Parts: sequence; C-alpha cells; structure tokens
Amino acid sequence: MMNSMSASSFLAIVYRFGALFAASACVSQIAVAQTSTSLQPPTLLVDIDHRPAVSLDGAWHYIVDPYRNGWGDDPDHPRLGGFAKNAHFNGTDLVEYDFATSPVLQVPGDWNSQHENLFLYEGLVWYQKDFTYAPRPGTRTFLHFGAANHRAYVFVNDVYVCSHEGGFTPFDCDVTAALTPDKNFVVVAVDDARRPDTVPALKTDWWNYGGLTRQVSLVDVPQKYIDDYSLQLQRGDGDRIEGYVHVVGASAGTKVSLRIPELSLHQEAATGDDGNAKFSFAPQGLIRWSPDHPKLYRVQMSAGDDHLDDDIGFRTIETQGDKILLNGKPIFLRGINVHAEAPYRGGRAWSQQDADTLLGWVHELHGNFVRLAHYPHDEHMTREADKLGILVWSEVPTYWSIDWNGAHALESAKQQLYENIRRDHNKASVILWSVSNETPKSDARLAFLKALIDEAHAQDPTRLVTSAMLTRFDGKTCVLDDPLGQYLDVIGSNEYIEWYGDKLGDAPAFTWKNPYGKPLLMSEWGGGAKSGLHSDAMSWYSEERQAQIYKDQLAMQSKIPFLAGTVPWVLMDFRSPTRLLPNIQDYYNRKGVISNKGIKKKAFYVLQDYYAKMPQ
Ligand code: GCB
Repeated sequence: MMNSMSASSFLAIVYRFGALFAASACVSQIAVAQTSTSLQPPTLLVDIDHRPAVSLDGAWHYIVDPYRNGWGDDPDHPRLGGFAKNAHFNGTDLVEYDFATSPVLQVPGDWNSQHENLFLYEGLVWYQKDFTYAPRPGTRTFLHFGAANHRAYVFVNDVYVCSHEGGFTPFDCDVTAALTPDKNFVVVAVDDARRPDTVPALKTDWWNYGGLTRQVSLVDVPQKYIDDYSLQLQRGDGDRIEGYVHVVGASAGTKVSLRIPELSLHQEAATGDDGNAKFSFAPQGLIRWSPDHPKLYRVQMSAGDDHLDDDIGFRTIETQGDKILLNGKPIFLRGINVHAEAPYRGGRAWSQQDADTLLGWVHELHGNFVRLAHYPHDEHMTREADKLGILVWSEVPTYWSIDWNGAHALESAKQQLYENIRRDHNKASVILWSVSNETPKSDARLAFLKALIDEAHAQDPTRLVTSAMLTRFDGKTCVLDDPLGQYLDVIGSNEYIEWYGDKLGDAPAFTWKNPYGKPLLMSEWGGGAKSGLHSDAMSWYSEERQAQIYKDQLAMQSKIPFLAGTVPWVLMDFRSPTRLLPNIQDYYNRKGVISNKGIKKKAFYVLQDYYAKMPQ
C-alpha cells in the first residue's frame, strides 16, 4: 500500500522533465529544474467530491502552441518560463502572446470537440484562468484536476506547482505557497502529443481527446488531513470490516474516529508511525451491497480538525474454481463495454448527466456489469454505479503495443494503476482491476504486466485482477492459454468471431478450452452497424447483420460451462481515428448497440431480450 507517491515515481517525474527539456532544447535549464525546491509531486486526495471546494470550471483562455514557443528560455524562471508568466500585450513591450485576448475553452471539456480547427489537433495547448481566492488561515490548499490528457504542467502565479502524466486519473497540486490572498492566476500547459514510451502509446482505437477533460477545483484542508482510507468487508464468514484511515502530518498516536450512524457504530483508533489508523470491527445488522440492493452507508471520519464523509457499500468478491462469487454466491455478469464518449453531444464524457445516460442504458438492457474501457472513466461513473448497483471492471490504458522494455512506460502504467485504485478502492461497484487490453505475447510484455498484476494485488487485496486478452484459435477451438492467465484471477477474452474472420453463422460451432480453470469473461465480441442501415441480405454494417452476430454469439456462449459473464463491444458508437469509411464510419467505430445520437439498434434488443430471460 502506498500512501503517497513513491520515491521512484518522484524521480520519474524529474527524469521526465529532463527528457522534456532536452527535447525542447532548453538543456541549460535541466540542472536548475532538478535542484529546484519548488518541485512538488502531485498527490491524490480520495473522496474529493465530499470536500467543500471552489470550482474553477468554466471558461479558460487558451493558446494553441504547435511549435512549443511557450516553453520559453527565461533565465529568471527555474522551469518552463515563457507562457507561465501570463504577460499582457500593452503596446510598449514586445510580447508575442496574450491570454487575456485569446479565445476560451470550456473546462471540463476536450479541445477537439469544442472548436472545429482543433478537431485533429494533438500537441501543446496553454490554458489560463484568473481567480480570486482567500484560503482559510492555517489550511493547505490543493488544486484538484479530475484529469488532464495526457501531460500537464501547472503554474500558479508563475510558480511551478506540479506536473502529471496519464490522461485519465486525478491529481492534486499543493498550491498553498504559491497563492496570494485575493487575485491569482493559473496556467496549465497540456500536451497530448502521442509518444512511443507513454501509456497508451502511438495507436488506439479511440479519439485522443486532449485538454482539461474533467473538473478543476480548489480544496482547503487542515494542516493535518485525511488523504486516503480503505474500509472493506473481509472475505469469509461474518461481517467483519477492516481497513485504515491515513492522516498526513499526523504524529503517531493521533486519534481518528469513525462513525456509521445507521449501524450505531462509533470506533476510534490511533495513527501509527506511518500515519495509518487501523480499524477492524463487525457491525451488527449490516446489509450487504449487491446489484439487487445497492445499500450505501454514510461513513463519517474525523482526525483533529479534519472531517470527511463518504457513502460506502460493503460486499465481498472472490473466485472459486471457474465461478465469480459476490457475497459468497455465484453471479453471472450481464455486461456491456462502455467508452467515455459523451452521448448526444460527443467528445469526452465527464458529467453526472453523461453517467446517468450511459448507466441508465445498461439498466435498460437488464445488465448488471460494465467494463469501463480502456482507461479510468470520470468518478461520476463509479459513484453512479455504486448507487445503481452496477458492477464495474476498471482498466488502465495498457493497450495494444506498449514499450514493454522501457522504464518510463512501466513507471507510467504503475502510476496510473495506483491512482485508479486509490481513487476508487472504496467503491463497492468496482470488483475488477484490469491491467491491459489485447497485448501481443512476448516475454517482455509478460514481465511488464506481471509487475502491474502484483502491484494491483498488493495495493488492493480485496478485489480481483483481470486483463482482456487475445484469444488463440486452434481451428474452431478457442484456447485460453495466454501465459498471462496464470497470474490473473479472472480471464478476459476478446474474440470477434463472425466479424474479424469467419462467416456469419459460424459462431455456434466454436468450442472453448480453459486450461487455467479460472472464471472466463467474454470481454469483447460484436460487430458494426450504421444506425438506420437495413438490409435483408445481411450486408456489412446493416443492423440485421449486427443483430445476427449477437444471436449467434449468444448461442455459442450459452454452451460454455465456465463462462462467468459476457461483455459485448460496445454500448455506444464512439469516435476513432482508425474508422475512415465515408458515409458509414466517418471517424466512428460503429460497433455500438446504440448510435452516438442515442438511437438503439436491433442488436440492443437482442441483448436486452437475452439478459431479461436469464435468471436474475
Ligand atoms: C478490440 C479493441 C477495441 C476495439 C475493437 C474493435 O479488440 O480492444 O478497443 O475498438 O476491438 O472495434 O475492433
């Protein structure tokens, strides 16, 4: 368990800055950058939405900087100089940028779907916002980012405060020392240029939506504050809840109190040298969280001046042979894959409304499970899944080909996994951490992914670890023998029988072999259809062809005894730079059972009917 960024992550950030400066030919500044005391690695405060916050959402000025002029070469500035200074053109001095007279982007929001000329832009964009803020005396102030794709470098009042890499996880910069009472400004350089050493790397089948894609806010906490906690029901008999509350800045012996009023429970524990106060108790009359009854309890924590509430469900998840057990009983996961694509308006999904719409459709399908592909989605999704009783597969973007031998890629994947688990490890809905999707076999890949699996198990021993793997075909036999399977709790298998290869009608003849004897989730299958395109001839992209693939696949899958769940690809059509067919795809992957405009295709009803008839 890590309670703050590891030393190696910290070094990785310094290293990344070195690489960045070298790349931008500011080599003379590297030494200054590495020795500066202002470098603050970002932390991650859990449960941010239960803390009082001042929103910085709304209009931010932006400057598109394709040639990276803004990195600057300012000897007075220990870091990037240039645009972080927020200069104004006044007619007297030579200045070649000015945020105040530059256009605005809405935050949260990707830049690609806000301005037509940024639709295909990948690279560096500078964001700027003025704000007034008066922190409470004696507090620390964090600047919270729900996510920034892909790298962000943050300055407050021209002071460098933090950087972050990874486009889908939150981070919090300590800005206490940089703030001035009243008037302030923040500048964020966001860079979504794809690189071979990042995670994901150069090629994805989704749009590389750049920018400040999730909410931004200012959060005050006392000097000693709760940054993390974990409270989980232990596996086995009895309702024993175990966990910890971690307090930053606490001397050993600091008292932490925990209340669950609905259970008339009040516990106290003292922090150890590591800042953790450990809890273990067996409340009377606990109602377990489940899809049928997604019971959440208000949990109140306090340590010194800090108070934090959360709504937490308690359940167990484990495997027994090829079964997945929820609360000790086998469950079949009636799933669907979901991309973080905003219904109707398009662009990167982030809002409560997006979560309501996407998960509402899952309920309409009679589903009880979503795979949030292929990266951590906005926290609204997992909060809402907790409330609705929808189980979740949560993934990091170790997708297709990654720089398996590179230290940077591994460090970044580990960091994203760590942040994803830390953000959501009190969400009852999340049952599976996925470390990767469709990664081609090699020794280097196996070592890389094993390291991620080990990290996930160590950080969260209460949940299951999985991966969506490529399926090996031996004629019409599908063999689940990817060596990665030996380290996983649950096997995920992506197969596109009847779409990528094989003829329509072939699926029911396929049989499956499961040498590891672990539960199998059919983590992807399906086919494309353009909404409204109908044909009796089963022609490509017709709704009829897609519906037939669903029927054939479900016929095949219903005969697999070790199948623990199924997850067709995908709920809604989504933007992808690899889908170029005019008038059919138009930069959309059309494998949704719902169009990007919210229109349900025939396959939606095939799946809905199948799920409705299953034992619930
Ligand atoms: C896959 C990938 C997914 C793609 C999908 C497709 O196997 O995991 O990201 O979008 O196939 O549509 O081809």
